[in-house]
Amino acid sequence: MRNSRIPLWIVIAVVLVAAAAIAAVVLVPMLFQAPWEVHRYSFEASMDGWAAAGTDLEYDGGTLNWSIARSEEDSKDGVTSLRLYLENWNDAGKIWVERGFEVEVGRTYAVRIEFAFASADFGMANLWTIIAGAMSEKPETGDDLEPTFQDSTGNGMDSDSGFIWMEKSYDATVDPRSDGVLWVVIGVWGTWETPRTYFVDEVKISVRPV
Ligand SMILES: [Ca+2]
Repeated sequence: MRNSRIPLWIVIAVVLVAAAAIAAVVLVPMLFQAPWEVHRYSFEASMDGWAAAGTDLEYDGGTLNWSIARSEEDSKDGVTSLRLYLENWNDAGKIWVERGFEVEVGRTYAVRIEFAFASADFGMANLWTIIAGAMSEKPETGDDLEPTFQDSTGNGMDSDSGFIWMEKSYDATVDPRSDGVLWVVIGVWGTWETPRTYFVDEVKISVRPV
């Protein structure tokens, strides 16, 4: 009777080749891929190094009323969040928090910006625009912020349902300048003439060289 069993050496050879292929496809890229450096902020005790900033706030010879400060009015993690408030009568105001992250000069960085965002904006009309991104220089003007304009502030409801927390996530790629600092911004662009309040909490910033 003919022996149809596969010789052991062939089995071993196939297993070794498969293992080598898996190592090449899975492990080798991992060796060359730097891990994410993760930073988390919940604003429970302080601003955690984030600073409030604004631009395009001129109105009627003065400055629009606005603020970004820690608040216990609403929160996603713990009891404190950042409360963003802007009376956007000029239909152009932009307010945000910014924070610098030190990186190595001469490398390109992937930055992932994740945070919880609470908005009471419902429906599809008259929404504002979320600001979120990373850049090589601290932004000063609306033009500087242009790459960070994201989706709208709508909370997905058809009618007034109060503040609803949403999970937001955005990616950016940054070539740091010679000072080795990349800047992350989170905020809102007033794209409708009215006062609005939003909350930001549970911020997670992940950075790695690509
Ligand atoms: Ca918090």
